[in-house]
Amino acid sequence: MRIDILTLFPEMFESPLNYSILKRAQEQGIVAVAVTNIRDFAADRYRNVDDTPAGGGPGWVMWPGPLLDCFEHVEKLAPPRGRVILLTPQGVPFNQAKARELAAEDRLILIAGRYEGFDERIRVGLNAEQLSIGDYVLNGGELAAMVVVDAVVRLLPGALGDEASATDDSFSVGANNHSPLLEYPQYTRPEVFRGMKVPDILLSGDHAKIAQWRRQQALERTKQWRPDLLKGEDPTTGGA
Ligand code: 6GU
Repeated sequence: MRIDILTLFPEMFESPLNYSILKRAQEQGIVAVAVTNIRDFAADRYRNVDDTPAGGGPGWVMWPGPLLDCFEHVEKLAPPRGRVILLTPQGVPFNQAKARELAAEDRLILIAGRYEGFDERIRVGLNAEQLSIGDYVLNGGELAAMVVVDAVVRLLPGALGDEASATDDSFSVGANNHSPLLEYPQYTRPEVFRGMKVPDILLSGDHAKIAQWRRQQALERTKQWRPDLLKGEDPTTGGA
């Protein structure tokens, strides 16, 4: 997979892309991530990329020109263009199902906006999808783009050392397509820590019983902490 990210703040991506799983996935050729600075496509000598909103109001809106020039440059680097996604709080909620859907693509182009937003002609001109990572407002789409990259890359074959761990995690849908549940509790050594013991069943060696216990635990925690998941509601839309 190739992921392009268009942003005014390319440096923000350096740290998240250079640790742990994202770093290893790039080193192993599972994913290539390229970050391009929209400001490099500014047309004037002050390298401006934004302006005050037409009609008045606070903040800054990104001009369509530099962004579309930047996009057209990036698009040609590795055709076909794949999925084009604007990160914006107006977008459809990003979730595990969307992450799985994007992980099946060969190429993603993620566009991180800053300030009050994008000139509407950017969205229309690109015929772009829009994604939001939740109902709160961030200062820009950069952190949201990183969230999407992280969630997608860990689903790519070979990205995690142990293939099983991606499918057992909270929110993933099991082989029988049961609804997503929170993950069961995990323990490791020592057997007793500050008076708290690892449940006997996990030390029993009875794998069928362990699997049954874990399913039960996952269900109970989901009931207690995220009942909306069992009702098929999406909490990111307030259950609407
Ligand atoms: Cl994608 N962008 C911004 N600016 N804020 C957000 C968001 C995106 N998702 C949730 N809040």
